[in-house]
Amino acid sequence: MRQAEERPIDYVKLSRTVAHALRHQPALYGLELDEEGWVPVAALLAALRQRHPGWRKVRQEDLEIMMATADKQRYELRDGKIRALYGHSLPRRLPREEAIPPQILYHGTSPTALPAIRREGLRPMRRQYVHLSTDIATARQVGRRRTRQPVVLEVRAREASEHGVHFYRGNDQVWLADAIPPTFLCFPPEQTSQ
Ligand code: HQG
Repeated sequence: MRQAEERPIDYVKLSRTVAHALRHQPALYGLELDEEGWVPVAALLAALRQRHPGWRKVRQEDLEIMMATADKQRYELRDGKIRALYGHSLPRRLPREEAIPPQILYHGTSPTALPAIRREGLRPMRRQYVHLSTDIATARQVGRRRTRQPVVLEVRAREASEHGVHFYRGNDQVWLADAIPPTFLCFPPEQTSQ
């Protein structure tokens, strides 16, 4: 036990748990998100301290290090509260301000999802929104979570927004959107040629 306490905190693991709490299952951690998705940092820390022997002394500073050293900007910390910027699967949507997206955004996915995406377009599936990336490299990285050979779709985001699809900002690299019909998607050539 002592050893576990002395071990440095694994910030990636910590972030995964924080994401689970703030995006998906707050009740499991005794937390309740407010209308805008925030929880008091103190409440989150109390839940984390009980969760893992290595986190018994976890402090706000650790959350700050977790955020500063992460590969992505996943959380926002302000006035003693913290929330996830995107990724939520909770049934109640957080209020977000609509925004005009760039001309093109990207979506990285697995080849096995392509037939369905061709038919139905991009759907939020288990999350509140479809998640899109501002650049190809980020989209590829998103797709690589599911497959070694991800497919990156080009999304004509501005055009979709002009046709009534709602877009919202997640962070600097991530945009959120409602379902996107296939007509606004550009599939890679090898997938579209006969
Ligand atoms: C696919 C991570 C069948 C979609 C990432 C994706 C992201 C369809 C999967 C964020 C479909 C949903 C979200 C359709 C979409 N038929 N499959 N009609 N429409 N799909 O995890 O975008 O690291 O919910 O292509 O980096 O992969 O956790 O969404 O493969 O930003 O911070 O259904 O989560 O961020 O999967 O990832 P997900 P996502 P973090």
